[in-house]
Amino acid sequence: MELINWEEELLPYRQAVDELIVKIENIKREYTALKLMPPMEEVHGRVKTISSILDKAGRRNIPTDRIFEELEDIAGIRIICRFVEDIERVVNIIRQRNSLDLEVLQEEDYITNTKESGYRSYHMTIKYKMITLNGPKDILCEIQIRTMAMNFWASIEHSLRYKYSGNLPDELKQRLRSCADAAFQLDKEMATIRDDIVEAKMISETKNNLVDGIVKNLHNLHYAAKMEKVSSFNKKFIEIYQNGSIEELREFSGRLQTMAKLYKVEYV
Ligand code: 0O2
Repeated sequence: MELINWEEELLPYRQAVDELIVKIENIKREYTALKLMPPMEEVHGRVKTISSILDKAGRRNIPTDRIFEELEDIAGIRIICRFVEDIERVVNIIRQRNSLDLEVLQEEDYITNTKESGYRSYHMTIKYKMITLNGPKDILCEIQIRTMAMNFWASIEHSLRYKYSGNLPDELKQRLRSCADAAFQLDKEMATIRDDIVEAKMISETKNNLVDGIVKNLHNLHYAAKMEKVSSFNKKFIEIYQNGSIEELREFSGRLQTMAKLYKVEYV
């Protein structure tokens, strides 16, 4: 049996994970640029540890020389969403890339078909082409898409599984099932207030953008246009920021922008 050069074999997996994370982050950025709420909240990735690879290969009776062809989750990406309905959006975004920069090989819906343990998540196995110095290499990667509540449950359960080497006592299994039910209820409850949450996030982002623009225009009017009375505008800004509504802030920002335009120092 040939000795596996793990460092060399795993390098393209690490590169694939890094590239996929950047791609998901960029999709998120596109949503933000379009002033839309991205369906994904966070993205993480990891390459399985060597011992975890060997454990899983052992469990599945995969011969050592077939590990890289048969284990589909050596590279893993996890996308965390706020709401259950966002999961489908993310799944569709990934499906749309099928045959473009990746190939979707398999999908497993553990949300509709909750696992015995209580585990809920949507899995997609993809094939991703890495271009390495030795030429192209197809990398299998498992993408797990889940809500924050599902993720919280899964990470706790995963560490307990590890502690008990996979043999959880029945009583603990039962308690984890109840926790999974509670996480499911939490997701359901959050879905009912989704619109309010989305609106709150949009308001806070709008406010941040308005403040950025106002501060830059004040700065330009003061330093570039050497306009007098900028300090009185600044005072007005602080007053509106602290006591006024978002509409007042928007209106003030518009007036300042017009003035900055007049002096040809507007912030764009
Ligand atoms: P790790 O350390 O996260 O990589 P199976 O044959 O059905 O038992 P299989 O073939 O590995 O499992 O496929 P499956 O079910 O799609 O699981 C793949 C990954 O999903 C697992 O990888 C876990 O990350 C996650 N997962 C699946 N079931 C559970 C569960 O009950 N609890 C938790 N916490 N995670 C789960 P690994 O290699 O098992 O673990």
